[in-house]
Amino acid sequence: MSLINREKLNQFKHKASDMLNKSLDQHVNLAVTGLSRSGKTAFITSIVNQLLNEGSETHLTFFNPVHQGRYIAAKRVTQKNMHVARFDYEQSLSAFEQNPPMWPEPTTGISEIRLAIKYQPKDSLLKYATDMATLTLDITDYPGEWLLDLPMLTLTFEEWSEKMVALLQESPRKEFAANWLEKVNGIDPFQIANEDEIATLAKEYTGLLQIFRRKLGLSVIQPGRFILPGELAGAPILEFFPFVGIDDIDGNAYQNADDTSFIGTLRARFLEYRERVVKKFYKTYFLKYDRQIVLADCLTPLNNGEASFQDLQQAINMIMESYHYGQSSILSRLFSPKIDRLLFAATKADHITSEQHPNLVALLNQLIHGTKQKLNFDGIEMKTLAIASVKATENGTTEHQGRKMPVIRGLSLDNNQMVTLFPGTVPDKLPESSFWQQHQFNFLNFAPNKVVAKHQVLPHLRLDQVLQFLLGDKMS
Ligand SMILES: Nc1nc2c(ncn2[C@@H]2O[C@H](COP(=O)(O)OP(=O)(O)OP(=O)(O)O)[C@@H](O)[C@H]2O)c(=O)[nH]1
Ligand SMILES: [Mg+2]
Repeated sequence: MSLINREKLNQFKHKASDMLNKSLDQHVNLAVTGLSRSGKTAFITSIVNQLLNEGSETHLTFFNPVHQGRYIAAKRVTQKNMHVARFDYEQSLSAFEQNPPMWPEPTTGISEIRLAIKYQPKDSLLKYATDMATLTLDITDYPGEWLLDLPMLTLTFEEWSEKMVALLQESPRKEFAANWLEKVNGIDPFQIANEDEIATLAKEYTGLLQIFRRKLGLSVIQPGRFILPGELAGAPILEFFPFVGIDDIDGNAYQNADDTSFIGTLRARFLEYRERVVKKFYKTYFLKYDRQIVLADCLTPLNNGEASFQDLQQAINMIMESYHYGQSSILSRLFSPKIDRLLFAATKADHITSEQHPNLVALLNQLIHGTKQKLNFDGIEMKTLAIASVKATENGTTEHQGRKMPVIRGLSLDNNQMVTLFPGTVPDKLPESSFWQQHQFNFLNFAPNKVVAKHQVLPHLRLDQVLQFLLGDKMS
């Protein structure tokens, strides 16, 4: 080919590539969620770390663009939504560089990070026009607790109060809630509302929710925003609570109670919360997501026991509602979300020996199976995986009574000693009550490995499969 022709062809390729880049879908909004401590920050830090440093010993064998040698490079670019906090990648990564290395700090609200990923297209139309395409990836981290509020949209204040009070009256919540329940029960619903009294009772209710989450390891927290208020911390819209004994109130008097009465104030704030907080989150953020990964720490609730595990199951059911787009769903009646791929990942799989991983996936499948059958997930492709975003243990075997036993080995966060242990068997289906009497789990907290070199990648389990499911088709 003559020089001139070659130049012309290159110019044509450039132009065509520009046009195609504009017309083809080269942008993915990936949302990462999960209840507090489920591993969101560690996950995003590791994914970004793998994508930025691909080539320096990342293990991304199952991610096709890498496996097929078409992955070129990724870099961070300025995010588009200036009003959303930046996901602080450098700070999270620097935790692993400390001496001794640490886990990143807990986070509270929503944050974002944007990457531009360059790759060579293989199958898509793009390959005829360009040798190199760019996928813009926005990753958003938001608390799973915010999804727990979705069911509130279909409930009246009376219905919500009844549900929440019933929950507070059951063990293990009731041991902590008894005093509060008694206090609210003694209030005349039609007395003139006292702002300070309402603020104090709301604070105490929030305190109970914190205890349920942090001390009892429970997952059903409503309103979820109360424990992770983000920018709403201290705002009066978060000052309400379920009213005790609402079914004993005269229906007419309740309907006629105005906003100056105690019950009227609670009801008005509940309605305002539904509109301005719950609906607003779905409209402002949720509708924009294309792909979603929900992280679930199933191991800590297994470790905590039956009540904690059952609560996780109920919370997963509540979270699943957000992806149920059938005609009768709350979401499709209100908005039209567009998520087309949903990945459920059981995190911290490095806490168990590798032959237990299939059980962990089976258990997670069972946890979401019930809802999957009841609800309609038309148009959403789903997958479940057991992952470790930042692998902190090694696998090995040991001799026990003449038999080989699988073990894990890592540095315990509790006493800073190297430990070798078999943490226990993970049930492959939802455990029956009798199971809890016989089984003991021993899931310790492990310290992460130290990152020493600048481009050192974080060790992980199956993040390549995560990337393939969430991005593979967009980079074909
Ligand atoms: N061994 C191991 N531990 C992990 C892993 N990912 C997270 N953890 C542990 O789980 C804790 C919580 O992880 P984060 O990534 O901070 O979880 P989060 O969902 O962002 O938590 P919040 O910001 O509080 O909502 C960490 O401090 C670690 O102790 C993992 O891949 N392996
Ligand atoms: Mg976090």
